[in-house]
Amino acid sequence: MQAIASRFRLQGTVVSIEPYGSGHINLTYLVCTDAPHRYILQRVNRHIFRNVPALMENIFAVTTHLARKDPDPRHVLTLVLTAEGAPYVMDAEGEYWRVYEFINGGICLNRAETADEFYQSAVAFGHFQTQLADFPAHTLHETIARFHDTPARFTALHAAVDADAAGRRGDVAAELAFALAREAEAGALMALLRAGELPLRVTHNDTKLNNVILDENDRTPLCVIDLDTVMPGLVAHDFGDSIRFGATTAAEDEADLSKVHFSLPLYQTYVRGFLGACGERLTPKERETLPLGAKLITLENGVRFLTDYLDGDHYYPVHRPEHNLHRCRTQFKLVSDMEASWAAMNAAIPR
Ligand code: ADP
Ligand code: GN1
Ligand code: MG
Repeated sequence: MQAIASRFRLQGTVVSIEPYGSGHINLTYLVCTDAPHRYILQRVNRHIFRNVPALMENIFAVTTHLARKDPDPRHVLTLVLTAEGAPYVMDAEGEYWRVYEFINGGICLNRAETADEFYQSAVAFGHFQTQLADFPAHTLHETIARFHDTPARFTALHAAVDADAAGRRGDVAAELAFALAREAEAGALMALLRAGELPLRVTHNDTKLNNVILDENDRTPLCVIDLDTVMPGLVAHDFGDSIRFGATTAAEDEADLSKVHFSLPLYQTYVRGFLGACGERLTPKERETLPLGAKLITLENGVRFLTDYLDGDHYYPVHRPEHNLHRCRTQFKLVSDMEASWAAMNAAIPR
């Protein structure tokens, strides 16, 4: 790994490379040099992102655009180039590596400790949406096809049930029944998109709380990170993914469902922060469908975790045999809580 790191234009000599962060997809390392200077080194998951050069082109273009809007180096990811001027290297095994400047004085949270932290993450993602409003969307590559096409995620679930590759179908009758009872409504946002009632915008598509860096002192937003899935998409999905991960009383993989509750106050807090930062750009239909985005993206994530459980845990890393099933259950619990809070979720969106 030292050899990989040294192919990038780093300040100083590498003194340590340690695993870092808690993302599910890429392998992330913190690199320290004697300059002293810190970097993030990542091996991009090429099994999930099938065209890494195209993905890196997206990130290069998006970060360049963002840096033009706000040149503060702590407010945008900065790619470090190789000696030859490339934004990534490919190693002998065909793995792709990239390096970012480390954002100093920041913190990435897996859970908001205070409502204000969640509010600040909403401001960050809303502001991100605004900053990319004039980015030429047609120049972006689709890094994962049909990423938030919820009906397509159900199709994959059906295939996983039929194949039953890990012999786990018998364990998931209740979860499967829960998902299938909602399959008919799962396509509602995609139908509005097809009908021209919702616009495609440049969206982040993975707006978890731990994909934003807050200032470690005052917890104001520094930088939106994890740009691998920046693609044309629906604002409702960006809003919704933040809600499913953050407007809850428990972690995504909490095994004890009695601890998992949708938090209406945190939802209302996020609405304020997000709409305050990008609300005036949204169409009435976009605003109206934000609650649906929250419910459907939560359902979609539950379906994805269930599919991976049935497949034998090939997509998400697991630390226990039922890890993906536990994740699926938290998502479905949140979906039922949202259904119970449906009127209040809608009432919280200003018209
Ligand atoms: P994944 O796709 O696996 O989630 P991320 O790009 O989100 O990968 O990175 C994983 C973690 O690494 C983040 O949650 C964050 O803690 C940390 N991280 C990533 N980039 C930076 C950066 N430029 N500066 C500081 N920390 C970073
Ligand atoms: C993955 O990369 P990370 O950990 O931020 C996944 C998201 C899921 C999320 C669930 C490319 O996000 O779609 O919602 O896990 N990213 C990809 O925690 O599949
Ligand atoms: Mg991440």
